[in-house]
Amino acid sequence: MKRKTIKPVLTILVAVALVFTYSSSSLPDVSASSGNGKSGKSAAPPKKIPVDKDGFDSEGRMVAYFGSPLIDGEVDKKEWKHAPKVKPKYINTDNVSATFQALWDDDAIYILAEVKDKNLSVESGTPYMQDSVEVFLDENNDKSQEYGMDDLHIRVNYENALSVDNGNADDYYTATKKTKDGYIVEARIGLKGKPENGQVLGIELQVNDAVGSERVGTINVFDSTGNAWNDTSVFGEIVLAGKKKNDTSGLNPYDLINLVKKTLKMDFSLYKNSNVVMEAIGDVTESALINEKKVKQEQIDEQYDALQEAISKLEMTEEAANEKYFTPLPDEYRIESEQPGTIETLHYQTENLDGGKDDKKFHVYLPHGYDESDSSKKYNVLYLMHGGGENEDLIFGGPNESREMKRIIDNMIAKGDIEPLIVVTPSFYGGKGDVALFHEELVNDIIPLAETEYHTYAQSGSREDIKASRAHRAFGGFSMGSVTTWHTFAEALDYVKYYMPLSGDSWAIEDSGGGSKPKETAEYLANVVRNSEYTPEDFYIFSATGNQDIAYPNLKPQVDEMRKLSDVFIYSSDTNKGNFYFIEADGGVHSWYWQNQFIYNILPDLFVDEE
Ligand code: FER
Repeated sequence: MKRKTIKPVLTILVAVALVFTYSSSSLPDVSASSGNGKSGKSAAPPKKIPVDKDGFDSEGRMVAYFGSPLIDGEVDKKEWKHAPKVKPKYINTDNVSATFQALWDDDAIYILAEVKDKNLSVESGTPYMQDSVEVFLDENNDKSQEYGMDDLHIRVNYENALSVDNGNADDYYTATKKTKDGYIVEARIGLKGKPENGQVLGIELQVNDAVGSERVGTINVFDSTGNAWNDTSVFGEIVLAGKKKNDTSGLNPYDLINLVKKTLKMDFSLYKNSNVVMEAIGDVTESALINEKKVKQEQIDEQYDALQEAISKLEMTEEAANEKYFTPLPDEYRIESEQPGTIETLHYQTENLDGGKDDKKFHVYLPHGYDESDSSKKYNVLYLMHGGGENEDLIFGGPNESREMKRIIDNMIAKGDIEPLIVVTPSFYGGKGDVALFHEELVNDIIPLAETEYHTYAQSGSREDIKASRAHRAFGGFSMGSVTTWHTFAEALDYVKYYMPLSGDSWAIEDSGGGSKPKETAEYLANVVRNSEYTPEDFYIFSATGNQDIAYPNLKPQVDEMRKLSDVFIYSSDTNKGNFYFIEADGGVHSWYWQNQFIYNILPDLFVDEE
């Protein structure tokens, strides 16, 4: 990529002599034993909160005082000396120890982790199996089990590679440094709300100890269950204190740095006019911003806005527009809709491999306004499969639950993004218990039951009627549910027109064959179509994964090979031009947080031909 030398906005601005001290907060000195924190006339004197030898207050919470440390991988003594150091309660590893500290300002909470570990490794492709530090935050401290909008879970390895399990990567800035006996992590976490003295947030902090490519242990500050990744109610708490009347936050160059970094990672060959963005960046660099102390926040913010504006003016080339890009799920889709659908449960029996039958169930999402007595209104049906180790309850819970996937679909329908549809969540466990055979149960038992119970396009549960209504049926799933989706494509093309395989490859040739035998796998899938009565207009495959997902190395090569077989798989983001696309989300990992967003991206393309 060529970089023009253009007079940068920021250097011009900083040339103006400005006197700016990095952090203007004055902190209570918690290391001193004298003083009671009284500061004369102030109505709410900053409190010094006593902590025990492990750094916790009388209620077992961490304590954070007001201050804005520089996030540069150096322990800035001036700021951090005021932050009580906590010793984690749960240490499930040998020869590794860690301490954590926290500070806060008007926009962010800051974490410092000092890890002693002489044996460091980032060998594993799975981020949590690398030597790394994790931060979990429940900003509104509602201890909701499921992660909500205010909750985040991030991880940074000792080489400063960030992975985001829940939350928005743009809000985090981290720096790490190897020390003689371990490493340190400094993290700035931009908050959604405006924090204040006395506020209590839910928090958990974790160290992953890796040896080679395995995680051999963990250290946790509060959580003994290991479930923090899945349940915010196991977090501990942190209390914010120490902001005095005239305290102000230090400089925040981090949002601009993140935006510049993200912009520089963009593929400029995709745009006709990328020069507008390069001009807006000028020669702003991370180290210049971090070390610059004489710039005003407004100037940084101005440049941030100018860069955003330039990015919004980018125009894609025709070729680039043909790719499908990831759109993060807007927060407004995560909240409870005013037009909620309902969840019902149906029970059935299905053949097992012992010649008997198993009792099973699936859940059914019915959209708001679904009227049992109105058989004139018919609905498309999406069958949505869970991943390995999960079950039919995972996606929707059950009747009266409102998990994130349900709220997303409710909101998409209410906002008119998609037509109302029915969503069925079965399980591949039980019955024949084989993802390669699940299509039999689907066609023999599940579709006939679901689609005669509700108003769908299937006239009856017969094979002929299921086939006749295939254009009103989609099948998707995550991980092993994605493997199931590819099998369904290969075996049940007669009955399903739309496929949504998420973060899992086709095991048609062999387990993980999309990764080990991508060419053969793609050929196999193409031959399914070539040997059928169907043409490329008769089906769609919308696939997605994150580039940090464990399935990425399996799915990506398969997709690349499929793209070459353009007599069958016609790649395009435009459903009028092609029948196949693949979304690759930067930073995405193997979790439902990401799959829900993929589903948000793909749902508007399901049933496109039928509207
Ligand atoms: C993949 C498909 C499925 C994959 C993993 C899975 C690593 C499932 C794993 C599990 O459920 O344990 O491509 O890649």
